[in-house]
Amino acid sequence: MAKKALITGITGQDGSYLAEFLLEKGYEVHGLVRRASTLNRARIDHLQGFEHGENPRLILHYGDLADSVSLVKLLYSLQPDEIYNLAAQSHVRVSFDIPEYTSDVTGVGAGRILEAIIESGIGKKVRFYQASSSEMFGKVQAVPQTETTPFYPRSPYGCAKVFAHWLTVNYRESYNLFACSGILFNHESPRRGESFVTRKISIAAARIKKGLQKELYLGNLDAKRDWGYAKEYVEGMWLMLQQDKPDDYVLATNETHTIEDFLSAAFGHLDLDWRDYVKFDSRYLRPAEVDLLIGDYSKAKRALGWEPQTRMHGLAKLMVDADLAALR
Ligand code: NAP
Ligand code: F7E
Repeated sequence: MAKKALITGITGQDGSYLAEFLLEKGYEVHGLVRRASTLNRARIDHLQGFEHGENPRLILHYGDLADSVSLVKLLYSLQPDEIYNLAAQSHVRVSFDIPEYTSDVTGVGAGRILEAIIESGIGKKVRFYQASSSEMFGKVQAVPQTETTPFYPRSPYGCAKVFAHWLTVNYRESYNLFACSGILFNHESPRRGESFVTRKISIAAARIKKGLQKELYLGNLDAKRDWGYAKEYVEGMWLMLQQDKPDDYVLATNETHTIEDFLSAAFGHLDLDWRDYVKFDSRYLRPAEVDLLIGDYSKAKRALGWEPQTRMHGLAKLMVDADLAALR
């Protein structure tokens, strides 16, 4: 019988790649989706779930990480083999505007699923993945960052992820759950949300090349990030749940680049000089910034055989090419 996976956050960037990956592996994929006034399924439309009635192996369920009873009922009726908790209010800047909501969904939401696992009685068989983040390292205490680097979050989002991370460890130790945290560094793609900096840049570069936009307003260009390709990172999530024992792993590229470097790569790919178009807007600054992230993925390489293939320059090119193609 096909394995059953439940993905929270299936309509997001990672959820859509993971759903694709698991369907290709023969899984029956269930996704938790929020009700919205307009359908919000652009990233998974091509997989044709129940709205189209064409893919019986992709089934969507209305729910919300803020609603615990519905989570217990869903887990009890589904009895999934694997749960990937990818749902979150995932924007760091926005988490300063809505800290309570971010704490509730991104932090306590993970606890609601963990508790639903226990309450629904599926704790002995299910394998659980928590989407932890390099934002937990924040004001970094070591370079590069590994699974044992102490956390020092710099935003309500980072704090909420630390809470969810430690709850995952705690439920593993308290209830013997097969629960893993993937500490993932920034990963991007043509499906990245349009308000994250890489996608904002790739869309702007394509539109400027086509004469559809004249300027691009950004905040801090000096921050350094370790950027990988989302499509490759979802395989790492799956590999974590296929091991004999649950554990936590960093997924990263072990390279770091500034926002300026990404601008050069994206605009340079179209023979444009970003300095001619980029303007500063203080609204994009954050009350506290994460200045430098660079991840050491050697544990994932050793234990999972996972390694990133795409680095920053290749990523910038593939994102710009996709945004250019979408304009044609
Ligand atoms: P994303 O594109 O922002 O997707 C977030 C998903 O969560 C969406 O499907 C969203 O649904 C859903 N969601 C938000 N609030 C919810 C709620 N209250 N109940 C149920 N679903 C809710 O994020 P992503 O980039 O794919 O990232 C996936 C996960 O990895 C997130 O937890 C993120 O924090 C974490 N992470 C991301 C990165 C990265 O670089 N991308 C790095 C480390 C960790 P709607 O479509 O309805 O909004
Ligand atoms: O910002 C700077 C900004 O919003 C990157 C999330 O997926 O990765 C993501 O969080 C950097 C920051 O991603 C703009 O100040 C400059 O230094 O693309 P971002 P993030 O904050 O690193 C982590 C790993 C996650 O877990 C999160 O969920 O770029 N920056 N100007 C800007 N950022 C944005 N968004 N917009 C600007 O105009």
